Amino acid sequence: MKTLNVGVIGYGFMGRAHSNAYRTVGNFFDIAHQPVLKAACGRNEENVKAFAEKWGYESVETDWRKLLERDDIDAIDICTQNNFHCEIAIAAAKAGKMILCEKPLAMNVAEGEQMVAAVEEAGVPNIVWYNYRRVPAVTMAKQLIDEGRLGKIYHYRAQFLQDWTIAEDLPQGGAGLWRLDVNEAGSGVTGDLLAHCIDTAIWLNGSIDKVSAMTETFVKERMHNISGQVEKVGIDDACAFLARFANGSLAVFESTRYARGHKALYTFEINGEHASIAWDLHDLHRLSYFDHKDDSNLRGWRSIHVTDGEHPYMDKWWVPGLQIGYEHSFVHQVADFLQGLEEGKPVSPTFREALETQKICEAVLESGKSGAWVNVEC
Ligand code: SOE
Repeated sequence: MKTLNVGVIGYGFMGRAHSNAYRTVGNFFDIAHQPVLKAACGRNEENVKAFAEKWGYESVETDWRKLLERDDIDAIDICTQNNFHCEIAIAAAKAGKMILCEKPLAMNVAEGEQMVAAVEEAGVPNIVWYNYRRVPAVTMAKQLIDEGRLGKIYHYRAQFLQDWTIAEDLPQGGAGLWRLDVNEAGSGVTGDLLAHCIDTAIWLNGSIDKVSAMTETFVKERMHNISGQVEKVGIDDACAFLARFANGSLAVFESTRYARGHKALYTFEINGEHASIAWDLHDLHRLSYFDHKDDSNLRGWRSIHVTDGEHPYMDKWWVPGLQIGYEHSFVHQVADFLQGLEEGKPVSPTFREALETQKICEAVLESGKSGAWVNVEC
């Protein structure tokens, strides 16, 4: 066995999702490289110790710079608020560490470009956690498109809807609520949720040339948990945009945290010349597929239960018909990253690939401000 000694920075929701993936991968995927949970790092000693104990990390650090100095750490996993990604990633690359970075890559394109330069100069393996690509039904959508089953693609439609920030007295900033603070998150739904939709979209359907967006901040001021003051809200609470793909297809994207009744409803639908595909995170193991080549009397949307051994990743899990869930997308990402180490190949989405998503997010935010169409410079 070849070990990959991991040091994770941050112990919130993503710290847990990634730790679970590191712990699980070896039980299901037969790969020579296997992760070892070497160190957990966080600013609050008591909390990080409790986290390390729960998830089985061998040691703790309260200063990420100390973690980077350690010779027994091969890979750094950045699960912090977005405003720390750039500084940590650049320092980690300089220290020769591999990097697995939570999404979005950075606060903005300028930071993202520095991060890409740092990892490429250091030659360290790098990946960004856009996990939804590795839900088997989504990976299967990619296979069907690459096989040419849809033919020419005309339309791409995606939504990511939530409702958890409607209350006006919900504060911004700090643990759990940093996603509402523009100084910690960089943006609102665009970087947090649409970034997922964009990553999937450009993976499935190629690059986006231009966008036209509208954004809104419904609650203009919120109490800030750290300053204790009521402060202006700088994030986009909702964003909808039109896009043109380089292949000529038209797209509509929408995201909001004000869609009462929806908790994490990520959906997409793709309409091609011969077939269409649709997927829904709330029913994540199913892929809806319509094929115009079917006999006309039998034509209709099929709901494929993506749990068969021949479906992506599914031969590693249970028996056909038994489904897996959200957390498995992270396990698959770790498995692919480890396989990439075996083969000495980069694994998508690399920092450079995630920079394309960042550029689209930035163009969307710019268009939301100006009201004009904005070209995406890739
Ligand atoms: C926000 O609520 C959030 O947790 C995102 O940060 C994740 O990336 C998304 O997958 C689910 O929603």
